[in-house]
Amino acid sequence: MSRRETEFDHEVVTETKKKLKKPPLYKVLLHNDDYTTREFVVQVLQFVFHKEHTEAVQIMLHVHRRGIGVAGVYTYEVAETKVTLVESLAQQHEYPLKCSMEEA
Ligand code: TYC
Repeated sequence: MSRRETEFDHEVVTETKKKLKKPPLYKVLLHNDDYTTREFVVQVLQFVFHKEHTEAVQIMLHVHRRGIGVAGVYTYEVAETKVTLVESLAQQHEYPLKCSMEEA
């Protein structure tokens, strides 16, 4: 909180300004596995994370090679909704694709 006092014809005006804290951000992570197809992961990155095809392929390849990668960074509730959506889509297509979140 910052406080500023202004003297004005013997009156003292006290303004109190509340600093709005930025909400914490969360990384949504995709995990590699041996069964989910590359094409499905690319589609998830396009449909759920709104990536262009080229970037989606790059992220998918990063996860494939390194084991884990960031699909996007969001506020808590948006990240949580995306994790749930990814795991639900994976389940519907019978893929073991894992998705998690951690504070950025
Ligand atoms: N490793 C998978 C394959 O070779 C592809 C893959 C990439 C799976 C990223 C999951 O998060 C993942 N078919």
